[in-house]
Amino acid sequence: MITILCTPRSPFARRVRLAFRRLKIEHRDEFVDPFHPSPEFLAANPLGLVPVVLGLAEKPLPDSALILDELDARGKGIWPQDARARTEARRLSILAEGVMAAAVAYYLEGMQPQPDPETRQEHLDNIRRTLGVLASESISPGSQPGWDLAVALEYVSLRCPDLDWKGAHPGLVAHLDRALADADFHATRPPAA
Ligand SMILES: N[C@@H](CCC(=O)N[C@@H](CS)C(=O)NCC(=O)O)C(=O)O
Repeated sequence: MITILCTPRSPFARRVRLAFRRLKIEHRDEFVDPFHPSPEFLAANPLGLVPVVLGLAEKPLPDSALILDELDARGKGIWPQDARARTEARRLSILAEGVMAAAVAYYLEGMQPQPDPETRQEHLDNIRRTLGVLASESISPGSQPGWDLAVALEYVSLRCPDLDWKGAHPGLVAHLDRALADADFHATRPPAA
C-alpha cells in the first residue's frame, strides 16, 4: 500500500494528496509532525519535510514536485505531453508553488519569538506580486497548475488573512470557488488555524 506522510495543512502535501485522489491511486494519508519528527519519519526523509511518499518507488520519495514527476513518468498524465505546453504548465505550477512557499515562510517567521516585520513584508510582497501574475494568466481549473493555484490560494487565506487577494482578484476567487466544488479538494481542506 502506498503511504503519503503528510500534515493536514501542508499545501505541498495537499497537491500530492489531491493528485493521488484524482487519479484514483489506492493509498493512505499518514499524518506526521515534522516539527517533532519521529526517527521513522526522519529515516524516510532526512530533511524532515512533508510530503514523503512510501511504496511508489523503490525508495521513499520526498518533495511534491518529484512525486508528481514520478506519477507523470508512470503515465498518469500530470503534465501535458507536448513540450511547449508542458513548459508552460510547469511554469505556472512553479509560480503557484512559490506562493505556497512564501506563505509557509511568512507563517514560520510569525512564529519566531521576535518576528522580523521586513522579512514578513517581503514574503507578502512576493505573494501579492505573484498572485497578480497568476491572475492575468489563463489557467485551466482541472490542470495541475489549476489545482496548484487553488491549493495556494486557500493556503494564503489560512496563513496570511490580512492579505486581501480576494478584493484584488475576482477571477482568482472564482477559480478557488470552482475547486471547492470538487469533492477531493473539499476533503483535503486544511483545518482552520
Ligand atoms: N519543496 C518541498 C517543500 C516541503 C515543505 O516545505 N514542507 C513543509 C510543510 S508545508 C514542512 O514539512 N515543514 C516542516 C519544517 O519546516 O520542519 C515540497 O514541495 O514538498
